[in-house]
Amino acid sequence: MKNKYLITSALPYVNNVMHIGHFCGVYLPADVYARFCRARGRDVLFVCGADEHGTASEIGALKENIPIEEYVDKYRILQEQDFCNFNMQFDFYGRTHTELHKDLIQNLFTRLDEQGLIEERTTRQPYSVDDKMFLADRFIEGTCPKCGNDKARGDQCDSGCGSVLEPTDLINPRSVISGSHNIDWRDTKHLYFRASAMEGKLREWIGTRRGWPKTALSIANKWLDEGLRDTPITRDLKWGIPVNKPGYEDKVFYVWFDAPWGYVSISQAATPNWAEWWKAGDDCHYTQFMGKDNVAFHSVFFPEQQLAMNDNWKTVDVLKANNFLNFEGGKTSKSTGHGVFLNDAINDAPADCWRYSLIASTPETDDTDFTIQRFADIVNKDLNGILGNFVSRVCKLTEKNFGNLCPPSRGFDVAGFESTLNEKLSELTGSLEACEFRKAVAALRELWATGNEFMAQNEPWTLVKNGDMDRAGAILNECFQLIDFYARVSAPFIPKTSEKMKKIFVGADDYLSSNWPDKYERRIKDGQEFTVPENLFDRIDAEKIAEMTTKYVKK
Ligand code: B3M
Ligand code: ZN
Repeated sequence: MKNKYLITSALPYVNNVMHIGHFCGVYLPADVYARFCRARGRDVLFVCGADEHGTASEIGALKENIPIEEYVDKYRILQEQDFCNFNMQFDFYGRTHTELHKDLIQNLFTRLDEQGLIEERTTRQPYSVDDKMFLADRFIEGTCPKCGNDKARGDQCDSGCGSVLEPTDLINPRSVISGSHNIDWRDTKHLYFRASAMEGKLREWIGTRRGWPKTALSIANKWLDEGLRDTPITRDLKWGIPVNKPGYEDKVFYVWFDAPWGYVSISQAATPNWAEWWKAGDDCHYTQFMGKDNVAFHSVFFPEQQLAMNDNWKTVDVLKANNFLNFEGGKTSKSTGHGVFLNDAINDAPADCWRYSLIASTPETDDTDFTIQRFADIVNKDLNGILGNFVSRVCKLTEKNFGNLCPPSRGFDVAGFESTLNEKLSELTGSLEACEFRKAVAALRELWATGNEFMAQNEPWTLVKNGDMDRAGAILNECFQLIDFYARVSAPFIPKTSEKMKKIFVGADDYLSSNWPDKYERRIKDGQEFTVPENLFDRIDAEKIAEMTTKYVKK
């Protein structure tokens, strides 16, 4: 059984605060999975960090008219703060504008070059006469030749069909800085990675991958079917990693050449033992989380380089790609203000309400529409109505009739209920192992619902009224066992609430470990002291829904 688990989420560009769609598809599922793996006793390295290079941040800095270094610092810190507010438990959150990263990339380049996999080519690149500069990547936009999207960028049609492009592919291109169509095509030298030489190895490698979602596999295969194109890895830009080759002093590496290696350099910054994950071969299991627009780079471009290095680099085992989470029938847009950004969301509801309602909406098979009404329904029904209500009724009823000590169980027979719990638990565990988050949430919800059904069937309040205190106490004892069980299995999804549930049992930390259960266990001792917690979740009422709708829906 493997014990090393490497988990990464795509490194976000630092050109914006994050919205719930991006969070839901790429970061939150990775955190749920990492927490689950740790609870199973695995040695997890979960890293992420800012993707600071590239034209996304350069254009942002130009728009805000501040130096690029200041700009990337600003957004990196804002994003980190958001992640912290949403209780993301990275082992390390790093960045790509570091010496360590630069050394890694320059060495990578040297090694590829030594193996004859780098080729110099003179290509025609768009030069904006009005802006007096070459227009690399996001500096140029035009119509995608494949799908007709008129916002395709110089390197990818990421808001359309996802195709990877070169600027020469764009129809009717324009400069993003000035909007000018006055584009001169000028010769410039660039270095190409000879991806075509890696085709055989890559095919073989993809053939051995298991457990990838359809979204990821179909994109990877489409790429392979089209044949691997040699890719330019340098740019006529100043912001980025300098190219360590004579004659290239005024160029930098393409952001997608350096960014995926950020997973490695960030791991190196995280721990001196980074090689225990990155060089461990089959002893380590590696899962990557990303949106579908990043699949081509992670299923083809990055592994090609890793394989080409011939240096035993750990390649991805499971590439978990999600579709997009839209909002109220449209795409989130910073410019119109349509959509929910994390820094605002946290003021409307606690992180756990967002975490749970978003993971329950993970766009695993298709793009999914998230709405304020959906958010409220999930919080009100599942969190407040099922889990919160159960915990509150059990604690209050017991306190009122038995004081603050868990009543004894007296050998009460609950066999039927136990096998149901174990069945649902194995569904939950299996779904989390497979990174199928919607199924996992469905199983978790059913586990919670078992508690309410148990209460409804046994009516401990009626038993109390009829003076059958022993039986009432035994039922409530079982309910406390469930609260402890729920705290354990809910922790990856709603970590703060799980902590609150755990704290119900006063001074019980020494015997209530948080590890992931293999089966339902009764761990709460007779006479265990407990406290009645504040309501775990508040309802989202109609007034709040209206307020949030006004604030976030800007179509
Ligand atoms: N920065 C794209 C994005 O933020 C890109 C991912 C890099 S992963 C190595 O969605
Ligand atoms: Zn397209």
